[in-house]
Amino acid sequence: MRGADLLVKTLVDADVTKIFALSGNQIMSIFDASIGTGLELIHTRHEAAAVHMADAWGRLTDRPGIALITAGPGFANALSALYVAKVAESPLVLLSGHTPVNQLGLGAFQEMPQAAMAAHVTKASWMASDASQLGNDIEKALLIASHGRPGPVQISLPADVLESELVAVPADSVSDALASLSTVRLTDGAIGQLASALGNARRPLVLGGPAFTRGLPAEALRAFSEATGVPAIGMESPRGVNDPSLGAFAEVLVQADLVLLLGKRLDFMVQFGSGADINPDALFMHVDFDEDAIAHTKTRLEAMGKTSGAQVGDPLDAVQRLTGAVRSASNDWRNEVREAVAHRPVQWREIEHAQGEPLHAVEIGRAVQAFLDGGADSIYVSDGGEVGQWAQACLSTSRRVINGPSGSIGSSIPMAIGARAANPDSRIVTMLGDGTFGFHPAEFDTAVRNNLPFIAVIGNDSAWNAEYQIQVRDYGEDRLIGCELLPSTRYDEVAKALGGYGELVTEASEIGPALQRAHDSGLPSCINVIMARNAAPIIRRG
Ligand SMILES: Cc1ncc(C[n+]2csc(CCOP(=O)(O)OP(=O)(O)O)c2C)c(N)n1
Repeated sequence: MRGADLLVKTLVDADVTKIFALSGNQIMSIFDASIGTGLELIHTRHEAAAVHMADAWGRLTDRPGIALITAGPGFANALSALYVAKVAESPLVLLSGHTPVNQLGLGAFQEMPQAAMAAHVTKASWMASDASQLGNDIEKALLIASHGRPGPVQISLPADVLESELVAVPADSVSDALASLSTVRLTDGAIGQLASALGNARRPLVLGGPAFTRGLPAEALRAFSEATGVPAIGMESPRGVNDPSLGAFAEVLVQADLVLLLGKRLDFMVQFGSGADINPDALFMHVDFDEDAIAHTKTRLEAMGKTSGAQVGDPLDAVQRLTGAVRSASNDWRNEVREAVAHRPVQWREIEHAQGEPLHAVEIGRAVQAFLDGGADSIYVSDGGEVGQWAQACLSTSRRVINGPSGSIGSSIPMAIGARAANPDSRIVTMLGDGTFGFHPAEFDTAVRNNLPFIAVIGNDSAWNAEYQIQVRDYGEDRLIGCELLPSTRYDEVAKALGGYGELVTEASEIGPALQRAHDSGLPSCINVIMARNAAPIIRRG
């Protein structure tokens, strides 16, 4: 048995069924070892795409997605996608090939200090150095990725370690990793203090970090709010308090007199605790997994001359215990917050483009929502850019995947494929801009080869519109540069050429039927919708 065989066996024993991969010299032993094991290799066209797929898998299943890529340049291609996953708190394990140990430091082919490079964009990263420990390496990585604050873990796998024959397979032992992962539970006294602070506040608000927007943590936040009457929101948008899926949330945030952050850093998403949408007298409390996040909050609050209620502790455990411990006097405040979050301008219902003009984003959203509503457990995947913001304002499903706090564009096509791999029966629609389509169009080929259909709806405004809007706003209409794209590019034909289905749409009434035909085709599809350059929405009730 080779190191590579032990690695694959460990993955299979851990119920891993699919790996998102791209081949390369240093990892071919793992490809070889996977034959006949039932482990499916979904091989992609770009390393970042493989990581985005594993990211979507992780966010939708709460079990780490696995990506496997080659050393050096292949590994470096994945760094940006790791950053997306890290700040979205998504559990995944990236396995990358590496220079053989016996060539380290000799100027070997594709040698890079991979673990050090990945350290900035992962929860943990290391180089495996002993074939007989590869099983432990994998088990440790799976644990770290999903324990506490979820996140990506990277292991560099030297080719000679993978290829060496094992002398004896050691008994599994991950106890060291388990010990280092134990999370601190708040004391009963600390829970009591939080409960009384929440109970005494007139307008308390609980804000959860990205991991609290999905799965068990999201459920716990909902249950807490239901039981206590205290509003609780999970945050994951790069637009922070102006998250378009949170409607007019900024209008209620500014009224909050106590903000309890649960696994949510006091960062740009909450205006560092002192922006235009924060009540200057608001008290901040913070429970988080790691000392780093808490130390940052303490320093920040001190600089603002505020007392800090920040402490290390498991925020999920905290919200579960607070659920039975707090009771607010009335549900009025929570209902007001819910109403603000659900708010969308009534005028949006009436929006229709004028004859001869391109469609408005809201018209696309309306048709896509109707299509999503036609399936059970539909999932939408949103990219960034202006069209992504409109998608997030207009669409609602019980589960979604967005680019997240990174604000990175380009992930949505691979994420839709990862979502499909994890959810064979759901309708999966992604919305993205025409600029962003250019990042990973070749993944249509991956989706066709692996029979992983999804529908990409392009809001085609022939521009990098988000940046075009910045130019219009900050520099003036007479100083536009570098943001135009060709209006005639047939992205739908690109999808067709890669074996998928495609349609060009210019009328609102055509979107629904086009979505249905795309769905019926059973193929990865691209609906290329010509639309206006709508600036992203900022939703207010007034
Ligand atoms: C990886 C990455 N590159 C560049 C940007 C900057 N950026 C943000 S939105 C955007 C424009 C997106 O254009 P498009 O996909 O056409 O969507 P639109 O804004 O036109 O709706 C750009 C270039 C980014 N956020 N991430």
